[in-house]
Amino acid sequence: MPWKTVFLKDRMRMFKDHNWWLGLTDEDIEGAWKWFDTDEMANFTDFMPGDGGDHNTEDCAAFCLGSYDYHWCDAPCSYLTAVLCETREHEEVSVIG
Ligand SMILES: [Ca+2]
Ligand SMILES: [Ca+2]
Repeated sequence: MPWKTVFLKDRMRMFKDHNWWLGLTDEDIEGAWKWFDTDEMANFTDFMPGDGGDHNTEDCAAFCLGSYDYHWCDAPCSYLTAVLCETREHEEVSVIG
């Protein structure tokens, strides 16, 4: 599992009362998960068994709480829940003086 996922799960466990959208969708092809912003296919998935498959009404992926322990679930995109965002890395800043 990528280090970012391990890191994020640890942080989400500290805020136990939210599911978190992570920016993946399979609305074009069922079960083919790609990123909203780049249209690139996900290079790994972390769905719980029974999620992430052929569910026409569940086209968005989230880190899910409770028994999922922040494994991913697929859910209707209309669900209102917290959103997890990634920023670009900051450029190195030189120290002057
Ligand atoms: Ca789906
Ligand atoms: Ca589901």
